[in-house]
Amino acid sequence: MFNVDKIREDFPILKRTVHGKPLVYFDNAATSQTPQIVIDTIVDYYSNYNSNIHRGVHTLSQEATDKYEEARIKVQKHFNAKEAYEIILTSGTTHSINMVASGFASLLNKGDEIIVSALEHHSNIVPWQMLCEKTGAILKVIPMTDEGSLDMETYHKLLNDNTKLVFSNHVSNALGTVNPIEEIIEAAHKIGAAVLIDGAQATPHIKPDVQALNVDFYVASAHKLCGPTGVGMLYGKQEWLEKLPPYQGGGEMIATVSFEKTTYAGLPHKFEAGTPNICGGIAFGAAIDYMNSVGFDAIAKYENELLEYGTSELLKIDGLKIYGTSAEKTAVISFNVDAIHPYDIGAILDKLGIAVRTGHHCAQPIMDYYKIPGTIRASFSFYNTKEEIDILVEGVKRAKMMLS
Ligand code: C6P
Repeated sequence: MFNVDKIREDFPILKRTVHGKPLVYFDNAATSQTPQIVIDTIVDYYSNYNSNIHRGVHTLSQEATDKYEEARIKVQKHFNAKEAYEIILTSGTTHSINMVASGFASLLNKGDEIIVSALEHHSNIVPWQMLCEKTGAILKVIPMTDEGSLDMETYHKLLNDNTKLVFSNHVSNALGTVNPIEEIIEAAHKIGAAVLIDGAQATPHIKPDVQALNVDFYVASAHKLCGPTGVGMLYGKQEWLEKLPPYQGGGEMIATVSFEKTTYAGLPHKFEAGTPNICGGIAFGAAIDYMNSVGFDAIAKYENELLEYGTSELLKIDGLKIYGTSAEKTAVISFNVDAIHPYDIGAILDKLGIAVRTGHHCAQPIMDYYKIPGTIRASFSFYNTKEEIDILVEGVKRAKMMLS
């Protein structure tokens, strides 16, 4: 039995009020809330062993280094990477994607083709456009369908001998669609293209196995899975990480430096120039432990109940339209009511203590496809409840009445 009341006790923020009303936090796809155990890890770091890592002989530095490297191993085990040095700790998904895009600038030639999906977050569009400008490579797009899925027939037709890279998110942030990444990866590999999967929205709900997926790169942010902001990961197969040049130059990423020549450190340090987010990395490890203690099977089952309940209750509201109706979805409901601007509904919901995101969700091409300025996005987590969904439904009804 999934004990949501007990789980809610782990999250101090869920006890607060907003505008005098109990907080209903449905903006989990933007960032998740932080359990006490992760907060305690952060406090412990700054209270007891705050220090720079990989540098000092002193005790604090060694303690911090050990904890940071333990966190890398937690990330490795969680994603089932073969080696800990295949995990690069970054500042988040955006940083990880830019690292790969920048590395490929030296590997691509004019006329090479890159494929992205139509369901991408801007983080997985703009770096590839910049890469195309630099190299003369051509960007191709897997189109989307009305229910917010990828048109896989067209994807297979887009693949050809010039295709060098394919990028897709695992789960769409704007619609919640779970993409068929196994099929995407297998088909790309058949023609020798590398694949990067953006797992920013999948990792709060699904435990990916990068070896079983046989994916070349997988990226995610800690703050979407109960960790802090400003830290994330890039998994890269060893062969690819060795092929790519370093992203930034600086301390930590070198083996030797002289004015004549610098040689680079081995993996993962080659990609980790400068002092990293040490506390964030350690807290990322604590967040992964926490999520696993709840259990991803239990999370998926419970969140799916919330999705089904939320979908059926919201659809009872006259004039409410849901965008993203694919059979495979995480607990994200993107919707509009009549022609009311999503921002206006979002502002009224806020007054009722309900946090949702409104707008294009950094996925403008999806909004262009539907010819809408944006949506209201309610994204659920395992610490939300059906009672909170009832409050949302009543709030939307009230907003509709006030704005019609
Ligand atoms: N999406 C949302 O509200 P960063 O900001 O680097 O941690 O993650 C960027 C990112 C990349 N890919 C996907 C699929 C994402 O959803 C996000 C972040 C948030 O949808 C904030 S814009």
